[in-house]
Amino acid sequence: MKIQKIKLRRMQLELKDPFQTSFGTQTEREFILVEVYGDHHVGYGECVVTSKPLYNEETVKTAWHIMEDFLIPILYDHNEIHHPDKVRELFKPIRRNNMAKAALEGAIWDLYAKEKNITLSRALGGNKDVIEVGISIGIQETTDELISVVGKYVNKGYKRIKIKIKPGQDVSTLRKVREVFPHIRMMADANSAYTLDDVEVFKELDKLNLMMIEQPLSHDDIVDHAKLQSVINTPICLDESIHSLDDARKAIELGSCKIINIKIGRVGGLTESKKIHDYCEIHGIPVWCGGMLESGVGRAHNIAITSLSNFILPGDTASSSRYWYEDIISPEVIVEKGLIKIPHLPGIGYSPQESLLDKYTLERKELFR
Ligand code: OSB
Ligand code: MG
Repeated sequence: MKIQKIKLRRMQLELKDPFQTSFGTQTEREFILVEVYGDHHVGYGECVVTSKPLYNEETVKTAWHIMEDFLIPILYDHNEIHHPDKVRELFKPIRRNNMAKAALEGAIWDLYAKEKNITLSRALGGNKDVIEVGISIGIQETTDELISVVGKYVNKGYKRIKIKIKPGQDVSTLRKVREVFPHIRMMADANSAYTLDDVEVFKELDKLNLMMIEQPLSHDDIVDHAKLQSVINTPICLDESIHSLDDARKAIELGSCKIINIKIGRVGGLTESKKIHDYCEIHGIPVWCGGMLESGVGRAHNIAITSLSNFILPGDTASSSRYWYEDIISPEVIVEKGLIKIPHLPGIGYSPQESLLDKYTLERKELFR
């Protein structure tokens, strides 16, 4: 592949409903769209950073800076890139900034698949035609509202329901949801809101037959998670703590988790996602694909990686219409009975619509070789 030009767009979409987690509420989704121009095709990637450094340390501004001033010059230093796996290696001297790296790498994967005339799923080694998905529900004002939202998505057929928790809105809230829905596959995501002082909270949650508890403790911890896992039966799933294959290996060796949420952006790209997937598969650790409230472009990448065999558990890739009044791709992502069909077109398999890209772009820049 020879890259001729890269276009960065700072974009913003309005969420249909505010999304509240233990670290804050989002009403708009600001992100960066990356377009990598080859000789005959354009590859698309989404940088899943947020406006504020609350989920991780990156922001829209830092990611733009890292891409423009460091990562893109590295790509332009190389005349040709023969395989997208190479990108991870090229970016290695730049520390962290995984979401910035993943956005460019993802666009190069899409370009590669399009040049080969195969789907991104196939380029990654995926072997499924359809994937199962769940949904992530933010913190609601009242438990009655939460129960009504859960009911809505259960009726739509989502394969599991994830509910965000925070101190004060945890045990009694989930207990009530469990009473109304005794048989659904249900899990909780704390986004790092607790410490080991809260072990009693987790012993109570342990009685609610949850599939897993996601990232209960600090975003940078794997030691305390191992202690917590040793006193509860519910599997712990790590999200924020895992940035690389090495992190995954250490967490598994320590017994810090029994499940891993793979987010392509958080781990720095599809190549690293695949490595974590393969390692977990060999070690009997199921994985699932997390989400960052992506537009259709990021969603398409999530769908492709989820077609790999060890993505055993339903992920957070809900339909476009769950988030947006209109998505920027055609067709939009459709979930039927909790299933998404892997698209057949080459690359990400969904087409970003130029007019919609323009409509939601706040700022753009073209960077030439
Ligand atoms: O922790 O998984 C998370 C959204 C933003 C930041 C972090 C998380 C989430 C979600 C929503 O849970 C996933 C989605 O629907 O895209
Ligand atoms: Mg999470």
